[in-house]
Amino acid sequence: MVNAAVIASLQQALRDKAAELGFAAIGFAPAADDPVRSTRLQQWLGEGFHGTMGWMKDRAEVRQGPHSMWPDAQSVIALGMSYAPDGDPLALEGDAEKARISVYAQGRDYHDVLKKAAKELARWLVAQAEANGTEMALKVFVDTAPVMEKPLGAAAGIGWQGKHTNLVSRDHGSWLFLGAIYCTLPFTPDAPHDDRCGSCHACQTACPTKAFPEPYRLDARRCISYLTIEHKGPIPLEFRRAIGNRIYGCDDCLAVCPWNKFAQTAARHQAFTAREDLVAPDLAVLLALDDAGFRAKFSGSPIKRVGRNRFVRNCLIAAGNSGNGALAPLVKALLDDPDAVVVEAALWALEQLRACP
Ligand code: B12
Ligand code: SF4
Ligand code: SF4
Repeated sequence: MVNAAVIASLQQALRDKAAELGFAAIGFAPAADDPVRSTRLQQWLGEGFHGTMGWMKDRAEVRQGPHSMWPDAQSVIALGMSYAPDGDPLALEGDAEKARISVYAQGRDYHDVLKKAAKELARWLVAQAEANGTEMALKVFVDTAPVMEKPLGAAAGIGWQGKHTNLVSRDHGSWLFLGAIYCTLPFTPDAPHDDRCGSCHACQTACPTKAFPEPYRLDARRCISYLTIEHKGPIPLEFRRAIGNRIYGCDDCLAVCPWNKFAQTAARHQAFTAREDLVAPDLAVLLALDDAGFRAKFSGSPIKRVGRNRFVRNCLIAAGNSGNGALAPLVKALLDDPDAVVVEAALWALEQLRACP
């Protein structure tokens, strides 16, 4: 039996508990599918914007909305955790010795941190509901499940999808990680958030690879985040120069958003405080990493997911772009690497360095 007064008090208590667990934002949305959202996902996939992320297409019918995945779901609890950076994420642009790691990957792996906190919140909710004689079921998702976390976050009022397609919050700018809980309790939905981009197009202009065919639509195949993290094999030549010294992800469209000025580092979850060695790492140190060194350095970091070979491939692209001849011996040493993609990137980097005055 569902008692409206119990649900209302649980909903308020949930907001408090989420804050206690380190979530900077929480909102509630109906679990019904949204045909506009589904159509846009289908269009995006139909145009091939997902590139080689076949897993985006594989479960598209389920991804399109909560009811498509789980017809019993009644509400979505949208969650956001802040990872607001201390400094300017673009500060190392063009630095010949340093590599740029995107802000999201400078701290602990958000998959682990968010999932742990969301599961704790879910367990707490189930216990509270049981104590009130209310039956319920729920499912917890962070990132990897076929769930459209950004539109759901917008529907739940925690922000809006900016022209860079990420969720922007009035309080936390572009710096929120997202998660979602689907549940069978009929919580009262929050109002969806209005779009506050207005006439701004800073993110569109900032993109080094022109990855936005139009506002609110991203061609992932051109995005440096995709190219350095998701893409296996050699990085297409046309993007190598534009990648600059970005070796893992990209922050440019996020970092130029004017709403970031309201983001407070005090709201950041402590797990996302940047590791000192990842704020401005030396390319020379990273180029020399072998498999064991890579694993040791990136244990607990999201970077471990790409593995040493893809990571070194990225470092070689940055070395080739650096104009820094001092890196040449390290690049040369990788010409004998057992991984063919590393060797190809080393050859390219050496050619670029030789062409330097
Ligand atoms: C696939 C994926 C990627 C891909 C594709 C990104 C993309 N924009 O789709 C790649 C590898 C490129 C990527 C990169 C990044 N990602 Co990512 N990624 C995802 C993932 C797994 C799925 C996203 C998805 O569903 N895409 C499909 C497209 C169709 O969905 P969409 O972008 O929401 O599309 C909507 C708009 O196009 C909109 N739309 C279309 N036309 C129009 C017109 C108008 C007028 C309007 C209003 C809207 C509109 O409608 C579509 C449906 O609603 C999510 C996690 C998840 N499960 O949701 C994380 C996620 C989106 N990524 C995240 C992050 C942090 C990043 C990076 C910042 C990492 C980095 N620093 O390198 C970059 C940002 C690049 C960017 N500008 O988007 C966060 C974003 C948090 C937030 N605040 O939004 C997420 C939510 C992960 C998480 N759990 O926190 N990512
Ligand atoms: S993350 Fe970088 S490459 Fe990707 S869309 Fe944003 S600015 Fe462009
Ligand atoms: S930079 Fe401007 S257009 Fe882009 S998301 Fe932020 S407010 Fe919107």
